[in-house]
Parts: sequence; C-alpha cells; structure tokens
Amino acid sequence: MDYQKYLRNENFPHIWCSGCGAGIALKAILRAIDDLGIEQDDVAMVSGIGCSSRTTGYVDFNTIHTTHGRPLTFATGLKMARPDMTVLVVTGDGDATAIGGNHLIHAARRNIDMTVILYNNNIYGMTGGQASPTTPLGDIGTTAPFGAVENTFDISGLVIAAGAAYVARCTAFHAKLLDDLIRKGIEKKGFSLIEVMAPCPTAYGKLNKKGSGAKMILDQKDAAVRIAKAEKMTAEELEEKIVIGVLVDRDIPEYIQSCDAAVAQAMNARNGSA
Ligand SMILES: Cc1ncc(C[n+]2csc(CCOP(=O)(O)OP(=O)(O)O)c2C)c(N)n1
Ligand code: SF4
Repeated sequence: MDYQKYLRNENFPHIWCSGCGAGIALKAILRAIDDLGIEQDDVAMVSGIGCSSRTTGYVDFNTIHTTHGRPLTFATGLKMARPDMTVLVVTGDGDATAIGGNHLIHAARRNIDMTVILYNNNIYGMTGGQASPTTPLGDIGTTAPFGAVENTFDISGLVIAAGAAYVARCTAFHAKLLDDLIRKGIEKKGFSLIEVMAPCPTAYGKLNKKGSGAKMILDQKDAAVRIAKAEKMTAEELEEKIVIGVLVDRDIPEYIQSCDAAVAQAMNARNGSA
C-alpha cells in the first residue's frame, strides 16, 4: 500500500517518541481507509489536543486540530452539515474522557454516525505524565507521585453503556486486527469507537518502570484476550487482561436519520394544517 499518498510529508518529522503506539494506530487508520477505497477528499479527521491528537497534522484528509476535549463537538457540527463525509475523530484518553468526557457520553448516546479512534496510553503524554482517568489504580503519574487513588474508567464499557452502535478494543501489538476493527467501525452506521491500547514509554512507561516501547507492546500481547475467550472467563481471571475484538455491534437508530425524520414529520404537520 502507498502510505505516502496519505501523508503530509511537509509536516515531518513527527513529534512521537520511538516506541510510541501512536504511529501504529495511524498506519492502521490509513490501511482501513485504503481498503475501503474512500477518497481522501471525502474523509474529515478531527482531533483534540495531545500526542494522539497530533495525528491530524500528518494525514492528507480534510483535517481539523481543535481544542482540548472538544473534537466531538466539532465533529458533530461537521457531520450534521456534511452527512456525506466519512468523519473520523482521533483523541486520547485525557482528551476524550477527562476534559471531553461529557461530550463523549453524549455523542455515544446520540449515536451520531462517526468513528472515534481513541489512543489509550493511560496518561497525559503530551504534558509530561499527569494521571488521566485511565491511569490504573496505584500507578504513578506526575500528579500522583505515590500512586493514583482514583478508580479508572473502562472507556469501552462507558461508551457501550452510553449507547454507541459499535465498540471495539485492540492493542498496538495486534496491528492487523486493528485494521479490521477500524474498517468495521467506519462501515457501521452510527457512533463507533475503537479503543487502541497504545503504549507511552516516555511518560507512563518511564514513571512506572515498564521498560521500552517494544517491551510494553510485547506485554500487551501477553495480556490480550480475544472477546470469544474472555466471555468464558471469570472476572477474577480477567483482572489485568486486555479484552480485544468487537465488544458491541448493534443496529440502533442513528442521530441524523432520526433528525431528518423529525423534520419531515414537522413539515408534514405544518403542510397538513395549512
Ligand atoms: C483547555 C486545556 N487544558 C489543558 C491543556 C493542556 N494539555 C494539552 S495535551 C493535554 C493532555 C493530553 O492527554 P491525552 O488526551 O491523554 O493525550 P496524549 O498526549 O496522552 O496522547 C493537556 C492537559 C490544553 N491544551 N488545553
Ligand atoms: S510522550 Fe508518550 S504518548 Fe507522547 S509521543 Fe512520547 S511516547 Fe507517545
């Protein structure tokens, strides 16, 4: 596949540290778009702020690098105005579930047709390692020097509970699976989210003595359990594991279609009463 076709070479070198999972996620997104044969001009990618969100600077789609925590609001407006476009949102665990948490649950609740690729590295990477809502209990962040004392969000579980049509999880190790999961998410009519466990060796890894990026990726491989197997395991057996694959895929009313139907109903009512 010709990756160059999709890249803004003038913006390289990129900012990502060696061993960061962000590049793996980026390449999987490009392969998914390429496999689906979607024209670059028909794709709009929206991101917030963070290392993950820097992705929009490197790809030759229509892109908006927005403000911290707000990519879903921009993406919602964009999709409402241009429902013909394939709208992708790239965000981080901090961007999407801390400052942007409210937008995440409501975008999922509305089930608006867009695909979110959320790079979960368990920390605020760009700003040097503050604890995020997905920093595991007891793990170190610069704002939690003796270990995080807050419970963590299960991002996929949160988005499933909020009402998304499609939710999947993957690790940076399972790059080929990630292509498939993103492709299915894009094909799904409705709100889809793919949570990518993407190692941050520089902030989270260093603070928690996790070793190199390569080691962190191999550790993810060992911790990963496919959903079909996970369904037969107990909660105890699943502790410390990463369940990967399609977690939810359901056909439920999509927001723009519901809005269009409501407008048509209102027009009919008005015309009928005229
Ligand atoms: C309103 C606002 N608050 C805080 C910041 C500082 N800031 C920039 S990136 C970031 C955290 C990013 O974390 P995450 O979304 O997990 O992305 P990562 O860098 O880990 O990929 C913060 C707090 C900001 N840019 N804007
Ligand atoms: S700080 Fe972490 S998340 Fe940011 S580029 Fe480096 S490894 Fe990746």
